[in-house]
Amino acid sequence: MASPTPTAPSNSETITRSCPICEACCGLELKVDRVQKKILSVRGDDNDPRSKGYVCPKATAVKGLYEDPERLTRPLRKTESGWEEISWDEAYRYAGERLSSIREAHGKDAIATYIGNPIGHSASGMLNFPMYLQAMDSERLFSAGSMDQQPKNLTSSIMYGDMWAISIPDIQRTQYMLSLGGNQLVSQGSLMSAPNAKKEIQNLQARGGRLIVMDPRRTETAEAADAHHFIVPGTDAFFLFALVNVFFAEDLVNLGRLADFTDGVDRVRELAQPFSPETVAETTGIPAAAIRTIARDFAGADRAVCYGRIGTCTQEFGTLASWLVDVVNVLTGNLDREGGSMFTRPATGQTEPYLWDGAELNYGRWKSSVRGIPEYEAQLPVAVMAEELEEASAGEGRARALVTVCGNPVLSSPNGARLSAAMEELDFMVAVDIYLNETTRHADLILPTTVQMESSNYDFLFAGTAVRNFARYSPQIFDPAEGLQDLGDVLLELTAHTAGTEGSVLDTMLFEGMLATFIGKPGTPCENVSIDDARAKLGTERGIERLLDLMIRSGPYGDAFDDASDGLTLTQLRDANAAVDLGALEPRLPEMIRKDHGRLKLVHEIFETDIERLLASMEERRDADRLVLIGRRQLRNMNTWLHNLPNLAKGPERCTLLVNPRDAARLGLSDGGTAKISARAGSVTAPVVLSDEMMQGVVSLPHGYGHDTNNTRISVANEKQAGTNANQLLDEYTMDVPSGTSVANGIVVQVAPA
Ligand SMILES: Nc1nc2c(c(=O)[nH]1)N[C@H]1C(S)=C(S)[C@@H](COP(=O)(O)OP(=O)(O)OC[C@H]3O[C@@H](n4cnc5c(=O)[nH]c(N)nc54)[C@H](O)[C@@H]3O)O[C@H]1N2
Ligand SMILES: Nc1nc2c(c(=O)[nH]1)N[C@H]1C(S)=C(S)[C@@H](COP(=O)(O)OP(=O)(O)OC[C@H]3O[C@@H](n4cnc5c(=O)[nH]c(N)nc54)[C@H](O)[C@@H]3O)O[C@H]1N2
Ligand code: SF4
Ligand SMILES: [Mo]
Repeated sequence: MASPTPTAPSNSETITRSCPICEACCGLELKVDRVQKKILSVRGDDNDPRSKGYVCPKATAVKGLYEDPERLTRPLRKTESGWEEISWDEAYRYAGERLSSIREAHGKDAIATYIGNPIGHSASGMLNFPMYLQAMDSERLFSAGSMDQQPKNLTSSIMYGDMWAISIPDIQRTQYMLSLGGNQLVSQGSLMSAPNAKKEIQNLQARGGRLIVMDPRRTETAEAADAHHFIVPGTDAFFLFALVNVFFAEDLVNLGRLADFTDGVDRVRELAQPFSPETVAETTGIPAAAIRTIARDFAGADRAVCYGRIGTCTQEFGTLASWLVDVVNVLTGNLDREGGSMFTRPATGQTEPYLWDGAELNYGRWKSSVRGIPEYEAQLPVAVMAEELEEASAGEGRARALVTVCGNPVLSSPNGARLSAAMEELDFMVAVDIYLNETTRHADLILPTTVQMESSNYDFLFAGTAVRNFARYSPQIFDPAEGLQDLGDVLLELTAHTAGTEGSVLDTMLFEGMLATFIGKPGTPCENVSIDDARAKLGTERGIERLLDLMIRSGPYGDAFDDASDGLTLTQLRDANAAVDLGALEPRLPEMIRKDHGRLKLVHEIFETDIERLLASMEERRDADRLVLIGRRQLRNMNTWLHNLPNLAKGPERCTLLVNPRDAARLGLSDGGTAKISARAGSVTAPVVLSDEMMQGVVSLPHGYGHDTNNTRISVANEKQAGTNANQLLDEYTMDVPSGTSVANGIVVQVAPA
């Protein structure tokens, strides 16, 4: 979005970098004045090969955040008389002393950690966080993942031996896209990073392809699609099983080249037996004939892809639905083929076989102390976070300290009120965050970090979820305020002060550890390179640059430290000043399967066991007056944290309850009135908007609001878009059982005029 350009002062410079707000990673063109430290304008970079000038309204957040007078730039310590700014030395010493003494007195698991979404947008955060984790070695790690993609991680761990081996819809080459529970026109696509999703959909249609959307709301994306079917929330697994059932019944199964290395097809046929289209029609709300048509069209298409996102993850059967999305792709030969669902190949090498480190499923090695929920990839679900901190539930073995990193779980996870109260019981809490908000107000110490214009960055995570391979380095634009460091450095310092060492020592350890992983190992691109040689070529400057250079040069497109090679180096990426296109996605199976000697096993006991739960749930859905709640993302929001920027917070109240007019008539609700929404966990009120875009029996309230608490420093959010916390309705006991992911979509609610 262009913002007005004032008459350019003489020191105005044009800089390009990647937008750090969402997965699309659009290219930005910024006019900046480094002398005055001002961002003069933000617009889309026409020369970016990925986004080609496109940006959404949130692009202006890079300017808004940098300029926000309420953004924190110095450590804040809570005192009897309120918040006090302290020096960085004092802050790290204080954090280190408190954390190490709690650890000494109560053991390593007494320190819990929560990591939120923005860490995924920070290369330094992503690269340094493992060091923090290793040093803390606590069994209490929580993340926003268990409100997000965890079911997909779990199915990928089980099927491919790698939680991040998530296949991505090849939207640029498919002819038939079946999209469940995603709203790309608003979210810009998730686990399918594609700047300008609208254009991608138009291109698909222009080449004669079709988009079919399954969603309980006729979303912006559903409007743009070729067909939209309302689906009862939480029933995607029934629908997908019915597709599988038809594939077998009508002899539409054709695995193509996947047949050579896939096991379990016959067992899938048996498992799908109970789910004929006729059997699931009432449960899903989709007529049997429509299900059959979709199955035939999907199997008959030249290149088809089935894709599921938030609506298929944060629901009662997230794991089964996520698994069945892959099963549908496999049975029709569309997994890992052009125009189907494909695996990216990031330049930093994280999906290369040489990183294989055993492919055991990390599941249930320990359990949460109160409810006995199994860990998965060393994480416990956010649904158990409050109880793990409370004396009343976890007793003497409870966590006594909490570290939050870029997260606002009081608003983003279930039952924030309970979590808030539990945080007050802690002996010590430190928040690594740029705002004093609903979560960080409970901390004893807040450690702010640079915002992204103040540090260099690399699209590390989302280069691994893109619809076309790319690599991008973004330069630092402004020197940060005195003492302010990037997220990775803050994590290293915090770790060092807790472990009694120095940040630079940890940085060296990290670098040396990575050298040993990437260099000189048989069967890798750098098997003949010596560690000393690589080290010398990478230089001595600490920070993300030498780590990235190491990964890129030893990665799949790299120069392997060969001076005569024209392979990729960080220098090339720096010089490019835009995203570097690394080509369309290419087949990667079976080489990428890290387990079972490269065999793709379609079935697993974790899936089979949950099918019993699925079948049992059919009964309880029969109530005709059943009303369920789903969420809603909006263009100018990013979860809980962009509401303090005037440009994005302006306009009418957005935290509204969408209700189908027929339900409204039955419930006595009127447009513009106020509704009280109640669930087992709690109740909230919200203004009502009537709309036939809602499926009957389903109401929608967006998450990320509830900025009405005291003692925060987000006055614009308080004033302009306070809204209500939808997650107060979410029950910390209702989960997708295998993955522990909270159910945010399909919660039974009662709604009445307030
Ligand atoms: N009901 C419902 N709940 C949901 C969802 C839903 O669909 N429905 N979606 C879920 C999903 S997908 C997600 S990812 C989670 C997100 O859950 P969280 O990650 O807990 O929430 P965010 O709003 O992303 O929190 C971002 C926090 O990071 C801080 N921050 C932002 N930028 C920076 C930075 O550069 N440095 C530092 N140090 N801090 C920064 C912000 O101030 C804020 O406190 O919410 C989940 N909650
Ligand atoms: N503008 C904006 N963009 C964002 C974000 C944001 O907050 N704002 N958040 C970012 C983050 S962290 C994420 S994870 C992504 C999420 O990206 P998406 O998943 O594409 O975004 P959502 O809008 O949550 O889409 C979920 C859809 O699922 C539907 N749904 C609900 N329940 C069900 C169900 O049971 N079955 C089916 N089939 N559909 C259901 C909802 O109506 C909704 O349309 O977006 C990212 N992009
Ligand atoms: S779509 Fe995402 S990456 Fe692109 S401009 Fe908007 S917020 Fe930034
Ligand atoms: Mo997310």
